Amino acid sequence: MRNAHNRLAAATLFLALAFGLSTASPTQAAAAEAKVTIDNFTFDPPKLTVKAGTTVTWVNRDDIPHTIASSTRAFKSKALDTDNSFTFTFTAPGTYAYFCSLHPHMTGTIVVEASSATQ
Ligand SMILES: [Cu+2]
Repeated sequence: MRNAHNRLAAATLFLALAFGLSTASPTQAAAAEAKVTIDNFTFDPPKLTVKAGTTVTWVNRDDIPHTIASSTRAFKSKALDTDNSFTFTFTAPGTYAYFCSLHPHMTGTIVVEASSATQ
């Protein structure tokens, strides 16, 4: 009788732990991602607003090479061939202007807002 009761208690504890872990994981997976597409000598969207901690991926869909170069040298890619990509994770809030160093008239902006989760 006592054994059966202990086993039931153990099973209940196990379920409580499993439920606790499963409800905790969604908040852990808050790493955001965003994408900028390069095509026809244009960054699309030209201005992107993200939360701090977001990883931005630029993908070159144009048929000639382009780069992503921060105006303040916060980041700089190598020349991206067609379908190549470059990623950068923005941890600090601010406004990040960038351009293509091969075609400096190509410009874009990433606006990074404070992440509410870290405040
Ligand atoms: Cu370019």
